[in-house]
Amino acid sequence: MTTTGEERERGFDHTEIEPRWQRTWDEADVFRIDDDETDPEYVLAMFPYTSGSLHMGHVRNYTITDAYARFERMRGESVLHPMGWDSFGLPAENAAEERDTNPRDWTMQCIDSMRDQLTEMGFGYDWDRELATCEPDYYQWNQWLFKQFREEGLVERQAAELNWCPSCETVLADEQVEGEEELCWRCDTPIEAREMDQWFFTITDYAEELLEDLDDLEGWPNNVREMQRNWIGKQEGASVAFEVGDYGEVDIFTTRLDTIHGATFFSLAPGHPVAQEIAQQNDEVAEYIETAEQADEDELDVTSGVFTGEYATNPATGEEIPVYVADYVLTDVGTGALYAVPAHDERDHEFATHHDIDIVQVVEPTDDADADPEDIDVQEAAYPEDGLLVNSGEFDGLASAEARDRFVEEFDGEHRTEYNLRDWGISRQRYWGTPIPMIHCDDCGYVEVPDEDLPVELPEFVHTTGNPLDAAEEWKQVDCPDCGADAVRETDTMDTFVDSSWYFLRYTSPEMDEAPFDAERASDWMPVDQYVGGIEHAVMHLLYARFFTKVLDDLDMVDGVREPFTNLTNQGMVLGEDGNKMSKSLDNGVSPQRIIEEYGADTARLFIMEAAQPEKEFAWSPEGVQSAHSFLQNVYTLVSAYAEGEAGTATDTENGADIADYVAREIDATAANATAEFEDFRFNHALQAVRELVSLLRRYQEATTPDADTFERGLATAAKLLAPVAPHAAEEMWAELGHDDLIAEAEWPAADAPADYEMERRLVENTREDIRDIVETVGIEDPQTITLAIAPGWKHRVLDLARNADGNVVGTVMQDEDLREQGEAAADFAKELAGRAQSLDEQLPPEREQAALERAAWLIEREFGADVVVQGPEEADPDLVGKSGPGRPAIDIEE
Ligand code: ANZ
Ligand code: ZN
Repeated sequence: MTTTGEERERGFDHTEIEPRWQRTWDEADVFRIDDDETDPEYVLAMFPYTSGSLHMGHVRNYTITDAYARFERMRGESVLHPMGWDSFGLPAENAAEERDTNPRDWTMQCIDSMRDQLTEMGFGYDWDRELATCEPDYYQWNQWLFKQFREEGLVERQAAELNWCPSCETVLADEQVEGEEELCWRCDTPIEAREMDQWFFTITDYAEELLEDLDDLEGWPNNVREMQRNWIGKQEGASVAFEVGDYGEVDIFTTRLDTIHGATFFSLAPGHPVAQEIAQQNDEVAEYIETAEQADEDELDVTSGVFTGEYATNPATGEEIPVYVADYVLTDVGTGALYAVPAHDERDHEFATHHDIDIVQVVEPTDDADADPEDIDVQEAAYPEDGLLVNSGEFDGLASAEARDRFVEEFDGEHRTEYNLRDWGISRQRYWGTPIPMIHCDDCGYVEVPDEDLPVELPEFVHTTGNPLDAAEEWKQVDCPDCGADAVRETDTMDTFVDSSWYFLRYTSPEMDEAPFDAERASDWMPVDQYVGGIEHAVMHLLYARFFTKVLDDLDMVDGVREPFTNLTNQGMVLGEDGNKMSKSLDNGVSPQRIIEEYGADTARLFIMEAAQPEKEFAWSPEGVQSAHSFLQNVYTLVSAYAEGEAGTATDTENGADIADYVAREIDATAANATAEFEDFRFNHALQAVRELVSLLRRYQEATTPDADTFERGLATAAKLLAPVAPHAAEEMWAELGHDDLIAEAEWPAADAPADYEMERRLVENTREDIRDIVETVGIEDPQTITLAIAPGWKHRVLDLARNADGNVVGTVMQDEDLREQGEAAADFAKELAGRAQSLDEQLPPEREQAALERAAWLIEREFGADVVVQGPEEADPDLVGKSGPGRPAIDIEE
């Protein structure tokens, strides 16, 4: 559906106003922030990979940060809201191959077109701070930082078995391998294992701190913190030495030292040095190790293993147990060796059953455990829970946890902590990334590229099946910086997660050419106050960025900032109309471009923000889009009619002052409420409040000639509250109201809710509800007069006493002399209150109650088409007053 001609005449034309305001903001430098600001509010969206076009996920992500940034700016904060480009990566190379161009030109085109799209959405960035990671003035600092890390001892060269994607021809980090089938995250090809020498950042040096500091990240979602905890995977256990044949002592790692008496075999990883030694004497073992090394990790068979002919001595029992080499023992986990307890470990159980090895139970459930000891048959299945020790000699009856502690000393072990976290392999055999600034010389080994030769710029791109840097002969051949002999450049480039691990620091000083960033400014401006992005970055990007920040602080570059992001929000997915994830194959995607053209950026932004709170997913809905669109047109129409002096068709009414009072209080309450919701990132609630305010203003105009100041303040407040989300339409309204400054720079409405507003609102709502009930139950067709009688002061006094009576309501009330004067009525009312199951809410005092109902009387009159009379306890009919209570006026309806 498009706007009809008629609508356009009354409303505004988004194709005209949106570009116009975008130009105006730009010319007025609204979003620029000076370098000398102190500690601005730092609002950041995860920068986009330069694919060439924005999808709805981007639009949602950037609408959230833009709305929040605009909100904070209007509240008088200086705000840093930058944007840049995550512009290195494999797809650019693939695109260049397909299109007969090169990654640089392709990427630059993508950036230009994405920048245009962001501008068309009305997102306000400080474009002076724009950065692109593929530019040498950015990536030279990746190289410089690599060298700094290396000096700190955080760079290692390790031979490692790596995940190789045969289709992308690249090494993937473990995190880039998806699912049980172990597919490449980019192209879904099954990965293969390959052994290669790689550069690593030793992030494991920071494992404990990365884990511990998660506890303090209270502004992060719990699920993200939990995912990081699991990824770091701390295991507290012990190591104990077993004597293995003639090969000396072999350390094992276990988390279940309590089960040591139940060890019936011993297993070595194929890569364990002792396994390799045994292989030299034992052909069968040698053969097994060779096939194990070639086997695909995804085909891991728990039963695969070979008996070595050797025996290990269990230090707890003195028993000799057979030694196997088994594939399920991983070389780089723990010590690469373990004692196996088939009775209490599932993998060990499977292995033992297959190889016909004894299974001995050494733990049974405690009395209060779910399982009954009688029901446990460890020959059938492992019992992996903690419990009480059995078959463990003098230690029988000991609890597992106690045993674990005691056995460390008993069997000469050591407490040992292991982490699942592995060092971060950053080498990629690709062209479109940061060249690793190393040179290999036959005599000197690896030598760093000297600082004065940085950046190592990428050579011209060449089309080849392998790594284009390998083919760049001229670029590759250099003199060794140490000895001058012929040497070769490192042809691996860095994982692009290096780029995104510190870009948020570069925004503070993007022009800096003596260092990656201005240390003083970064120290002042960091950490990022609000970081918003997709949950797919919950582990890698966020963990690496945290790691970098800690290292940079240790390098004295970010004075005491050890965590980069104070608050984190992961926006939910935008689903297609059919409720499925938007995808090409389902053809259920909605292009932001089309929505902007048809309805305008404001409509898209408003719809997205109204649809759900940021963390929740929601489905695209044409009705929702339509509703957002007509709402904006309607508010604008209301504003422009007012501006042209056409406000309302109604005539004056005598209670005009009461109505104006009511509306004024609602305006203040709306501003207060919406402000609190904006602060909490509950934009949908804030926008609901604005819709209610607008609808109230419309009813106001229909009921009477509105008080000009109040009405205009209402319109201005609505426009301001909309400005963060629908900024162009809001500017247009602001201009219509006669302002010549920008609403983007205007002051946010004062956010003080009127005193006791909540109590008043509840009183009015309950009263209207009660009237509706009566009209319905009695079947009143045409009510003429509705009389509301306020409860007398003494009933309020009873309520107050009852609220503080601690149980004995009637007694407390009857001790009060004034109330005793009311005789039985007071006792009865006290009994009534005492009998109420729900807690007794505080209510407004009688005069305030009366004033509130008088202010709201016009709404009741409009709803029921009747006159409304509000009476104090003295003027009203005593019978009617008798039925009243605090917060519940008595109601009489005349037909
Ligand atoms: C004896 C034992 C008995 C274990 C028992 C478990 C249960 P989880 O359990 O995931 O926290 N392990 C040690 N080194 C290993 C390696 N290199 N490759 C594979 N597995 C290894 O991991 C800790 C357990 O994993 C350790 O505790 C060890 O088996 C095994 F009833 O030791 B346990
Ligand atoms: Zn050399």
